Amino acid sequence: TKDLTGKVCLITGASAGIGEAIAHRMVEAGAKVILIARRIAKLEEIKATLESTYPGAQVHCVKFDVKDLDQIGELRDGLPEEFRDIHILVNNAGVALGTPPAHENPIADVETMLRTNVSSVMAFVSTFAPGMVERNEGHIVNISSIAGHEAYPGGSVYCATKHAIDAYTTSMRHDLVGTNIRVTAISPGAVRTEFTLVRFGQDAEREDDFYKGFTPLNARDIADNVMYVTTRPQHVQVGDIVIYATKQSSAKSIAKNE
Ligand code: 8X3
Repeated sequence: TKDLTGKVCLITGASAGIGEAIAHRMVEAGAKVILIARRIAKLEEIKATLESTYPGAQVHCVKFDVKDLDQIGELRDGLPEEFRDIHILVNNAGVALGTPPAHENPIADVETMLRTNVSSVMAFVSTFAPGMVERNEGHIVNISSIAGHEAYPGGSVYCATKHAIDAYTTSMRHDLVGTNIRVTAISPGAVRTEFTLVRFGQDAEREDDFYKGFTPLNARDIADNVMYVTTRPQHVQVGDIVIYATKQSSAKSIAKNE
């Protein structure tokens, strides 16, 4: 299944969870990967693992905070020649901070979530999609959330950011319709990664409790979706995938009966 041999795939939020799982699958499929995250040590570990698991793997790591919107151009210009023509852009970095009611959201957290989940995705597209348009090839995959399809209590800002991504993705698909560039949003429900630990302020007990009584999705399940959409024949554009855990029917409806 070396369907993506030689294609360059850029993944944000690649140091753990869904981004890391996507990196594995992409390299397995023959893609060259650019891994982006703040935690460079984690990226280097992942690179070493990829290189020992898949002989010939081509992996380029960049320590970068996706919130640094005005430095994304520099990031692009600094890429080694063989990683320059991005074919698949996976906007995966995302964050939820806390579950306060809307009227109690700390403004700094509002800013962090909007910047990470929304502005940064738009800035990465503005930076890398023009090259795709020029080459008339490419695929933009936005990792959204079921929070982009429903709004739930305690999720005001996060749900707003993912609704924004949903609208942005749809508009972008309209704007690129005359090209060969495909645009996909993938909206996972309950996936167990570092995400919820971060959301709950590193409260491990609360995190553990959240995932008790049902089998959540894991990062590889979402990577599967990314591989599915990126390996369809060129005339097939998957618009949206919404994926839940089997015992989940909405963000707030999880049957804890296992
Ligand atoms: C995370 C999924 O259900 O917590 O994107 O919004 S949920």
